Amino acid sequence: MAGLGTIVQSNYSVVSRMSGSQNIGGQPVGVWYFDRGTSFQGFMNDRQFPSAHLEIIQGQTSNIMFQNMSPMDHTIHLHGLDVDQQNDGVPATSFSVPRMGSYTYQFLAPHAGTYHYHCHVDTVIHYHRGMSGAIIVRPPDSSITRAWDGGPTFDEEVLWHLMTYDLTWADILNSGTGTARHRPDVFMINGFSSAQARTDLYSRLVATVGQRIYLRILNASYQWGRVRLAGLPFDVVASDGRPMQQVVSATSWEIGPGERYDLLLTPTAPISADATVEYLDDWTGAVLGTAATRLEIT
Ligand SMILES: [Cu+2]
Repeated sequence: MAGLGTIVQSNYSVVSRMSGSQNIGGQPVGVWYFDRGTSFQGFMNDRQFPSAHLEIIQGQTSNIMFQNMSPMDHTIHLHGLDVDQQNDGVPATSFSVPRMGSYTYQFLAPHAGTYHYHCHVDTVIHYHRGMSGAIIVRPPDSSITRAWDGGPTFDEEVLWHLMTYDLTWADILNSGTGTARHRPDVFMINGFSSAQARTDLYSRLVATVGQRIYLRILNASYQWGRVRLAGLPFDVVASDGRPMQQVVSATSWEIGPGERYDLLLTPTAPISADATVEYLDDWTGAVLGTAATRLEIT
């Protein structure tokens, strides 16, 4: 299941750190991130960019015990989870967690689906530096092979956390004139450019003919992303944590910043090809860059 389904629980310890480093676009970049407390790692416990993902359970009270082990204020904003204002992590309407401070965010996990969390302090720069992660809400029975109660079942499940990076922003501490425009030069899936993403266990789509692959996509970049699974048709089954009113069959799908879509792919023949995300210019729609991983069906 490519790293998913092993940590389904309602209580998490989450720690923010500003001491990470990751190779981004061929150079070491200082990254800020959230991990799950003891691992000192971000996404899938083997990279510090993006942040760790969380898997909680529909209908249960979730507690995210946040410790800010860093020298700046941060929050955890629970994007799309419909929490009360006190627990929404937006400084202007609630509060920031000061350096070396802590707070337990508490909320009722809503409908099963794919959600998002991120720091909401000086968001434009904290988010870009890596303080963003995915949240998967599992159905009430904690199933890791069914999307939601009464929803589609699947054999393989993959999470794509889409990101782009502007290397001129790498050392910026506060937004301002230096962040007026975001001109990405690195295009990633799960924190990796194509060369690494093509071999990444957590990014590749691997199955046998007839199996169903459930692909959860969070667009945490500042551009639209256009997804193609080597031209194969897929079903778009959920949007922003809710089932689609009508399932759409498509061969490409565009996802805006902050949006989540869940795709269901049922390959009918063997194939070995690239699955791609093209990142698009806001104004012209031109392709600014592409991140690729592999679709391997045997
Ligand atoms: Cu922050």
